[in-house]
Amino acid sequence: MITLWGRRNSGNVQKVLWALHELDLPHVRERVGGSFGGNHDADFLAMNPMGLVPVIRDGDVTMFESNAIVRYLSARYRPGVLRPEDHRHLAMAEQWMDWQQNAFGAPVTTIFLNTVRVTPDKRNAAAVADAEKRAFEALKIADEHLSRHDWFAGPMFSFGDIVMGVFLWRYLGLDCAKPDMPHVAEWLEALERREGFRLAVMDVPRARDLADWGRIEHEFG
Ligand SMILES: N[C@@H](CCC(=O)N[C@@H](CS)C(=O)NCC(=O)O)C(=O)O
Repeated sequence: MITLWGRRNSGNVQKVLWALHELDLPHVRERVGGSFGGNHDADFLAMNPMGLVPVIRDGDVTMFESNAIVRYLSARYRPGVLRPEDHRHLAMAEQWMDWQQNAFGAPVTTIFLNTVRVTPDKRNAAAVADAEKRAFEALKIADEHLSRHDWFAGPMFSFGDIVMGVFLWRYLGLDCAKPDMPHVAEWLEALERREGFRLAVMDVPRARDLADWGRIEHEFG
């Protein structure tokens, strides 16, 4: 049985929960991180010296880094379901997977941490303005790709859609200017038809401020 350490309102944990659902993998989850704490205990740090969630244990494998976890699960279980078997589609899925972390996830996290996770007096306005610009430009690139393809890997749903879907959902809940992105919107409608997306992502409300975030964490754990 796979064990996942993390809290449900973490986007990076949501990626793993969604992948586990798509791969139909039974698992148990330990609530760790945020107000649940535990992520700086010695036994947790032995699994992830960064003190961050998610972490998984699958038999003799213990690992951290959400995108790597999703890749690992997709390669080990039901290959072809989330990890394309055609090399061209695999290449696209892998490319957008890394792009999610760097080009899109990073600015979304900066906006989120500065606007939702701190009180207004602690916000770094310059960092937020820069991140808003970067996220805006990144989504124009994603929209262009999705104008030519149904999914990030091309013709099939893949792990690339999971990691992008989680962060797009988070971005949509943030109060900032967003580009016109009709193809991203169409792709999101397709995601919304997937049970894994609804259970792992949509069912956990998006926090708009610090008080909201704490409440959601406690209600949805
Ligand atoms: N690059 C890492 C980032 C992990 C990360 O930043 N996790 C956050 C939650 S999204 C965390 O553990 N924050 C501390 C906490 O929850 O206490 C990944 O993708 O897994």
